[in-house]
Amino acid sequence: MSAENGMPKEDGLDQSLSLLREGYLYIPNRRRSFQENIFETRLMGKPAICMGGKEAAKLFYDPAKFQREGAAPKRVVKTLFGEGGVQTLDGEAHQHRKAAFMSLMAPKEVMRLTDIFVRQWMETAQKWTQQSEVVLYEEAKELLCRIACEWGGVPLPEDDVKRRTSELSAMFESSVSAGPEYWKTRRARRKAEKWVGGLIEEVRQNTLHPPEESALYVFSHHRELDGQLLDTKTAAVEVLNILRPITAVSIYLAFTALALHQFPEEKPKLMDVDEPYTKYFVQEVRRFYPFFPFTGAKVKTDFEWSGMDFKEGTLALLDLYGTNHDPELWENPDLFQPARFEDWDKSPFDFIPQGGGDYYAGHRCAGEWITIELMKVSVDFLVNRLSYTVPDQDISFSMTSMPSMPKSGFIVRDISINL
Ligand code: HEM
Ligand code: MYR
Repeated sequence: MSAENGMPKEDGLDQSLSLLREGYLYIPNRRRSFQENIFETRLMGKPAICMGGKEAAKLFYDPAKFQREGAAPKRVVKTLFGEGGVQTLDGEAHQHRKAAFMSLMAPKEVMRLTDIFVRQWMETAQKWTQQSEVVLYEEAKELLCRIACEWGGVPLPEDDVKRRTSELSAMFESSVSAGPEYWKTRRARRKAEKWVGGLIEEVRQNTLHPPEESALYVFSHHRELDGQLLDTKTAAVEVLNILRPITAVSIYLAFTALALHQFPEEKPKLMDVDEPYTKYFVQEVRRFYPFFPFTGAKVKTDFEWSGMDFKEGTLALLDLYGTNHDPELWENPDLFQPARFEDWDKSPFDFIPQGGGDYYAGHRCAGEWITIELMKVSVDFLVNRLSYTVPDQDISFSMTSMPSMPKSGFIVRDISINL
């Protein structure tokens, strides 16, 4: 360890392998051993700054100091985000595009989504009662793909449900992959962009009429700051930035079911979904389990902060998982305690499973509110509306797969609907 620029520096030529080996704990482990929330290392052959904790999160979300353009690895852009998507924009261009995303999240629209979800949950659960067992994660992906398309104004013929679910899932399941898996994911994105691009063309030619408040309508008609329509591919990338992450909420549904299984004493406290405790439970699931390890940006221009030098162009990773488990911010961070959210002050910088800062001015996840609502509906189903048993299975989850999830996908049996 050395400290030329005021921050501890990890020795060695490159730490990419340690990052893969230690996964979600790579940054927290070093923050603990260096006794510093910010340190320097080398990743993918270049210097990189890792940062975590509340003050570091505040700094990371200062748009005068960090930018997104050129920050995410090309592989992640070509699989998970999509080229030209909102995640890679800065400044006014970002704010303008982000406003279109946030317009989809008005309370009325959130309600339209949860209504669709309740109806589709019911239909799906009815099918489950005919099966001896189901893998909850696999089923949840399909269910969420259906509701994402219905809410987004995207027609989804029954025959296409399986392949669209698998294209959308590949993008988040295998965004950190290599070899044949990586190429398969690239293919999945290409197919999905072609599919959605075709629909956007139809909307523009007035042969398809999605509801005006839907993602397909909004991005088909969205104009850039210069007054031009988005090109078809970019519009498709943005519609997929709605369909894909809604499908990814399946990972949180698997973790929700796991939490109910690991902490059965929680169930009696969740009998009334409208009570604040249900939200605390959902927040605790999002805090506790590993999903998105870190997010990345690039130092925009040289600056000094708290005696440390940040050099223009350096990659910076913000430790999302570690901040949610920071012992300075959370009492007994490794215990599952939903009640901790009773007196949480709602800071935008300490509880950041889906990023921090401001939704409109910054890159905080556009879908955080709907994620929470979809999880609340699912808690109600899993606790109150369904009965099921949980057979022996491997419910462990890896601290290195990104994203992570219970290994078995969470198998349930003997499902019945409570009358
Ligand atoms: C951004 C996590 C669900 C849409 C992000 C970011 C994270 C995240 C970590 C980046 C924050 C940053 O870089 O500062 C998650 C997780 C989800 C989820 C764990 C659970 C499944 C959703 C949903 C939607 C959504 C349901 C939309 C329907 C977006 C968009 C961005 C984003 C559009 C880019 C925002 C921007 O760059 O300004 N999400 N998200 N996400 N998320 Fe989510
Ligand atoms: C989404 O689809 O946008 C939400 C779910 C994505 C899960 C992927 C988690 C691992 C990604 C790590 C990439 C780090 C980027 C710097």
